[in-house]
Amino acid sequence: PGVLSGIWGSVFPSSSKKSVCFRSRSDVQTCTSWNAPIIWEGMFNPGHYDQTHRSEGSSVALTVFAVGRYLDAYLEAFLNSSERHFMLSLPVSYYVFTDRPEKVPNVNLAPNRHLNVIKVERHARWQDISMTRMKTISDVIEADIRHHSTHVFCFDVDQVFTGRFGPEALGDTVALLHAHYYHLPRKLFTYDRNPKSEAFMRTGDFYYHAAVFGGSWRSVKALTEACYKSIMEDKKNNVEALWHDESHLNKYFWLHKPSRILSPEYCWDTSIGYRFDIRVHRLLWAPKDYYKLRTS
Ligand code: 2GW
Ligand code: MN
Repeated sequence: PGVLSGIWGSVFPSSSKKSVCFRSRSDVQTCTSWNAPIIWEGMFNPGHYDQTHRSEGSSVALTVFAVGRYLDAYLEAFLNSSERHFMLSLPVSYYVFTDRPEKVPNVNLAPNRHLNVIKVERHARWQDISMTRMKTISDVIEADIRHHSTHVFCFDVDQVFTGRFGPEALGDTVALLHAHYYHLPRKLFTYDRNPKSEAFMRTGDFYYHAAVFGGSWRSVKALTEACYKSIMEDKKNNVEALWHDESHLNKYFWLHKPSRILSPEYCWDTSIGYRFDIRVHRLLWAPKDYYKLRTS
């Protein structure tokens, strides 16, 4: 590829068979050893991705869980911000999972955007709320999402969109670099280190954050099913991975390399402070509102 294609290296359609990586940012890693792009601000032409995905007919399902106090504390801000920044050029279907459907706030949705509210039970242990998300997501993909959306993105609810989170983030399997670990040496990654757990890892590529993952519906179904199976296997053996579903997700992405990786610009924690390589904030960790979380 010549100089010109280098500048817009990542404007190649996401569906192109060959994954092509270029160094349009020299200050950060923009490509993995298995040739998957790592998406940073300045690497891509946003309008190009809007157009290609529109012409390909891409559509996105967003799943988010708001169980117990997390509904009052976070859901409204999450959805309102998503209406301002998430995949504005594509049809979007939200899937909100909650134990109190009647309390889901009324959010004004733009045309071509729809909200589905699905009732789930409230597990007593928070680790179970978090881990059973995998099973619930795979069931809903099978029953509904696969008939309506080409892609699925799964989010924690305790975060707020503050900048474009567009179709440049779409791919077959998409993982996110954890803001607290992307610049640390591998030996500090908090993988599960217990050989009795299915999530056990000696080493890995990156430390991925479970607050955001996605891909084609087929891939997300395979991922969530596999993670859920590992979680259940652990339960049978009376072990729990260090960081619950996140440990299992990291193991899955070690065995099945993601085809596209999002920089921590796609889920930043401002408490880290200024970092030269973070040029935009697209999604921010919400402060844990302990008052609201403790009193229902
Ligand atoms: C979670 C922890 C303690 C008490 C309650 C909850 C809780 C979580 C809850 O009461 N209701 C609820 O809906 N959740 C959902 O699970 C919600 O969508 C939330 O964003 C998600 C994960 O919990 P969260 O955000 O409190 O955990 P983090 O921010 O520490 O998440 C990381 O680690 C988790 C596993 O421990 C998950 O892997 C998560 O995806 C990671 O970002
Ligand atoms: Mn969270």
